Amino acid sequence: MTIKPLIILPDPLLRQASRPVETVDAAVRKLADDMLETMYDAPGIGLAAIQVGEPLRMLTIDLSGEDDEKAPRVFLNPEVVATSDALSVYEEGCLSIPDYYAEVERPDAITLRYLGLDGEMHEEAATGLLATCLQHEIDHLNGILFIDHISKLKRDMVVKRFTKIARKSG
Ligand code: GNR
Ligand code: NI
Repeated sequence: MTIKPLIILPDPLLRQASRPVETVDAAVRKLADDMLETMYDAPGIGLAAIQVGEPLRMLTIDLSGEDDEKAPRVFLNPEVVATSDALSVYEEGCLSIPDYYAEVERPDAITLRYLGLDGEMHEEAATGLLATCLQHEIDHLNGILFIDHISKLKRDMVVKRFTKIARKSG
């Protein structure tokens, strides 16, 4: 397994829509392993493939606590097929926008359809933090960032700050 470098705002890759995974082959399984290792190392609770520079519709999640056993999950070509009317607000962060946090409102519950590493289609209901994290990751697959859900004033400020940092570090 390999820890891959994270793509950071304002890298235009983060605005690119990712393409579907066609077959669950060795390359896809290797990328899933590398994404999990990168996510644990960061540490983060979720990661989309584009965040390590691979424009594939693929994401990893592990919501287990520090003292729990690891619970790695891999979702290929995930699609939200239903959302609740009820909304919930979470303070979100993103490994591609380090050290910036803001409250985002999203549907509290979703129904998800996805391809598993087992090569089978699955359908799953998710609520709470899992639903929030899945929606955050699926946004990444479409080139959307959590700062797109906050005010333009705040978003412009964050992008400006990260653009300045990127210029300095060349
Ligand atoms: O590690 C992460 N934490 C987090 C917290 C609240 C809502 C979403 C997330 S996902 C984020 C990792 C990340 O950037 N995934 O794309
Ligand atoms: Ni993110």
